[in-house]
Amino acid sequence: MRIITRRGWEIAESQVTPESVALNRRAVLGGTAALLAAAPGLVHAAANPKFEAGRPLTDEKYATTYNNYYEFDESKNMWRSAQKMKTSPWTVEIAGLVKQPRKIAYEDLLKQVSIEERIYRHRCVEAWAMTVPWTGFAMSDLLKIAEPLGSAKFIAFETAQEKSMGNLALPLYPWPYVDGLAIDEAANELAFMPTGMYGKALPPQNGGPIRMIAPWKYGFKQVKSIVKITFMEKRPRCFWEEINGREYGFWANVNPDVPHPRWSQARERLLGSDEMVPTKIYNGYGDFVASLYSGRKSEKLFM
Ligand SMILES: Nc1nc2c(c(=O)[nH]1)N[C@H]1C(S)=C(S)[C@@H](COP(=O)(O)O)O[C@H]1N2
Ligand SMILES: [Mo]
Repeated sequence: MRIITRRGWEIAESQVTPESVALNRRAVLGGTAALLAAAPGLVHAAANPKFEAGRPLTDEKYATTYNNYYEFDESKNMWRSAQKMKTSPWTVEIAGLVKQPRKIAYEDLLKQVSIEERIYRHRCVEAWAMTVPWTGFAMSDLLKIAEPLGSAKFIAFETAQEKSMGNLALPLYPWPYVDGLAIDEAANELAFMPTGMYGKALPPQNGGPIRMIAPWKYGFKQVKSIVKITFMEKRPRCFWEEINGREYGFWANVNPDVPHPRWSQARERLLGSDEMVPTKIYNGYGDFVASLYSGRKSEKLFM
């Protein structure tokens, strides 16, 4: 494991408020310290504290106590019940169209990747948003480890089914929670595998010990507490698509001009301040990801 810096979502310091710069620094330094503590001797370089978010970080207390995690509870206040979840030991299974299907212990996975810090905007399809400092590794690192076959065109991520998850007994939901990406989306430099946030280990309510993020897509695509990653030729069966495919499609890229059938997506509410701000296409990450869709114009890309 090593800590590296990334380009692209950096921002000139003059463009952010002094407050958010200070917050960002603290989060990044905290993360580095936590990593050093977790893996002494494995860290070769320090993380760069300058990352683009374009808006202040969400206060940790909101990001970790206002959550969507239906396995536990449909309530945004499910964080308490998630504290009982056992996130160690943890194993991630690599399955399907790969050179060698296998199970990897979480610790062994971490030894094979480069841990870094990224601050991403998160946009839930319900029109709330947050800005979070994550630690984790590029999804492209995962692809290198998995060694998918040429026939693999999609990846499915599957959430654990753990005994502390009270809602698994509700047959009305198509458990397990699965969602996925096309393989070129997964290889995009923005696709990320968080293992921490705010300089600490990823708490269970936010998808600890490991989740995935494609920040240009609505939040329901960001699968939590991953136990299985399957490479496949066809699109995976996705949890929300199965519940209501008209409202929650496979691509689900953020777009303010494509309303949800029941509400507008033009604006979003920032957790904490409750300020309403305009939503941007691809959640503001279009420069990095729009080209992924140039050959997919006939698809329903935005819902
Ligand atoms: N397993 C699982 N993953 C999930 C969900 C869920 O209910 N179960 N909710 C999704 C939705 S709708 C959102 S907005 C984000 C919320 O992430 P957060 O709680 O860390 O803010 O998680 C996504 N991942
Ligand atoms: Mo969401």
